[in-house]
Amino acid sequence: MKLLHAADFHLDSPLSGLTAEKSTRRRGELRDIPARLARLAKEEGVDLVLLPGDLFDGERVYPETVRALAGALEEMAVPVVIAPGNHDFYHGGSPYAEAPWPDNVHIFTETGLQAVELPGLNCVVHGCAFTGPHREDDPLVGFAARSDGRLHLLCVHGEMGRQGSYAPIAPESLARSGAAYAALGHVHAGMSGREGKTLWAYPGCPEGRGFDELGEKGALLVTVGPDGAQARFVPVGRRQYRIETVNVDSFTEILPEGESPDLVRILLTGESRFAPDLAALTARAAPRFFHVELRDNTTLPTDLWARAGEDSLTGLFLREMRARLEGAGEDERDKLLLAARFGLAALEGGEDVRP
Ligand SMILES: [Mn+2]
Repeated sequence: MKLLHAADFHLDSPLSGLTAEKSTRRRGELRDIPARLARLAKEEGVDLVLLPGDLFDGERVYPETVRALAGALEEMAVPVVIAPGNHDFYHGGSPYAEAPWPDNVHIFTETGLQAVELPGLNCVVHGCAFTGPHREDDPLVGFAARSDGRLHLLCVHGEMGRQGSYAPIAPESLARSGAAYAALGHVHAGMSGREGKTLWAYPGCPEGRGFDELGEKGALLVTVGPDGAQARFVPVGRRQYRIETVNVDSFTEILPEGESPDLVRILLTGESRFAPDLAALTARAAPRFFHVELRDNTTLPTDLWARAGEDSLTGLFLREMRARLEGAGEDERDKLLLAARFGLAALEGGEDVRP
């Protein structure tokens, strides 16, 4: 049997750091995730789709987002199982309770484990729902699938571990479950492991929404057979968030030929006598990326500090600045470096450090 496992869409998330126009485009791309997954499900001929939660980011969901999701799930034309998570927990007023969902969609509604029987697939999917923003208990505690010749799967939103506020799942609970595969949601970076004969995995989110969700994002295609389960990552994201580090002297080398679809943060490193002109460099990079932002991590040239020994005002100034920098925290460092740059420029002929 082949199944598609995806989670943590966080549809209708607020997107920070983008212009209004790009934020609207990005929201549209996020809303398009279910449709892309539906195409993938058809192309791959999957028998089942497991969606363990956080499909919506929060309470405020646009009706068209719910309609787009329901439409895509219907298009999948195979059983779809949803386990609501901490962001989209199940309650009487939630889209899961209120929207009309197609017949092939099964939504867990309780914190206790429920079972969706799929006789056509000789399979049972066990799972549960968040019914509030937190839960401290292990949703799998005491659960063991019956050895009845059927395939037992789990579809649960929660975190791996023995303690936590988001349905902590202990490794031994997974081992005892006897499930062939545990489709998990909650962690936004893909990860997987084995406990007993159970393969468990987080697909990660299918699209990044910020610089804390970097790189290629997607879903998992899982084959489950008599020898156990195997999962394969499939990229689904339209764009990637990336952080690139480049020496300020080779800045142009990082610019792609055409326009990259990605959202990129460039960290400028290396030594520079003057503070890099971030506005000018950003303007230069902007046409080459969907979104770009620059951070200045450059330092003053080492040979400049060599002058700290000089018996001059410059020497005195550098000694003072060096002493302050040594005791400075991360935030203060940036200010002190800028002050050192301004000070040096002022001392040496009133050169303007800000072109
Ligand atoms: Mn979550």
